[in-house]
Amino acid sequence: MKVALITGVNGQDGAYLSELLLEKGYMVHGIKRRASLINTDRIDHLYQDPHDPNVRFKLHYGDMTDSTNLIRIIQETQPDEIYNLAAMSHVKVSFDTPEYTANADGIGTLRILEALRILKLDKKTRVYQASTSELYGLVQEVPQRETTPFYPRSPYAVAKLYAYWITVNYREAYGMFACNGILFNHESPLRGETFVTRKITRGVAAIALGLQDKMYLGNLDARRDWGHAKDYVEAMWRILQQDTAEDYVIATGITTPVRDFVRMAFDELGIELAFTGKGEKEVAVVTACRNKEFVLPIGKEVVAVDAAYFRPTEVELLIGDPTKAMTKLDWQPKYDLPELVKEMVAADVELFRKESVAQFEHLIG
Ligand code: NDP
Ligand code: GDR
Repeated sequence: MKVALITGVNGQDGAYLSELLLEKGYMVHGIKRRASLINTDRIDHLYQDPHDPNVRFKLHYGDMTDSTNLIRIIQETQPDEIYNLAAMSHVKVSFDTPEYTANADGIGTLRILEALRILKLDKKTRVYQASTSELYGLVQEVPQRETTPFYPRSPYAVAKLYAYWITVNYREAYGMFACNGILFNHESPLRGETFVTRKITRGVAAIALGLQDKMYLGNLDARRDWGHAKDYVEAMWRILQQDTAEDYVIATGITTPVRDFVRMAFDELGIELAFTGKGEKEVAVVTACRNKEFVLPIGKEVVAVDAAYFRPTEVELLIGDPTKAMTKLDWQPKYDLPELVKEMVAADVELFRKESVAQFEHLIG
């Protein structure tokens, strides 16, 4: 039985990857940091009684900023594969917590790689590093591919740049099977509530159900190459099953402005919008409601821009070229953006029918 260790196991990708590896018959160990409230919702359905001798899913307390703890867990679990997904993953928040972000996202990756050398597992254990399209930052070339120069635009991206290169360096210096997946944005109903897609689908659901008046967003012009997290964790696994360790771009090859994502999400519930105004003055108002279940007054303002969500330096355009992954990994995304939006909006409508909206929802993210 293959053994995998996943850092960030209770995050969006950790949850989908755990599911995938359990289906494939792996023993899965997950590292999760201590929180004052239980935050394992995304993986609760995978829980197995640790007293069961055949248990295949185990959680360990750990933190990317604690080397001793990482060394101990890796020694105990002796993994064949490590998926390093843990990170302070919010780009805007990284401007507020730059030092911590560098420590967890940058040096954290070094801690994993060094732990493997210290434990003499560097020839046994394969490492997947969660690299990101944020590395491309200020546009140098489109579409962005494995050879496109990096130009990071946030403390998050700079930390991830260190993680990218230290992974390449350990591969070249010590012959480790260590790979970067340069993943473009991927979303799902499990996406954190403060990333723009989920913030939008939650906002649409709450507004349509009469639980929220309007939503406030930042830069509506930014364009992203959005895929489904389920497809992207499959690529992570494939990257570690190859004969040689290499880095891969994982993307759909299609880019969409944030504004169009908003339009598509409202349209799912039959609510049509018109955008007027520019920059900080831009708003979206309702022009038609096709679905009798979700009726809002025509002319109602449902989206407004709040400059608080602008970033000091922005990544305006991401569009990936997944040719290498498609050719070498035989990887293809199964979901397209309309299916993703449909699934996310439906899940949030369902969720809000079950619980009431938090008062300060629109102030976060
Ligand atoms: P999430 O934010 O959903 O999950 C991040 C996970 O990391 C959470 O489990 C979080 O725990 C954990 N974590 C954060 N800091 C620490 C720490 N110091 N020690 C231990 N665990 C920590 O991210 P995603 O699942 O979306 O992304 C997974 C990885 O892929 C991240 O590294 C992200 O930067 C990267 N990435 C994501 C992309 C995307 O579009 N989703 C695209 C490209 C890269 P907690 O719940 O306690 O906060
Ligand atoms: P990103 O994702 O920064 O690309 O990082 P996010 O969803 O936060 O932003 C995407 C774009 O939308 C714009 N935007 C807003 N963003 C947020 N969060 N909230 C808003 O209200 C809002 N309004 C407009 C942003 O300015 C941006 O241009 C994600 C994370 O998962 C990273 O960890 C990962 O590495 C990259 O994707 C690839």
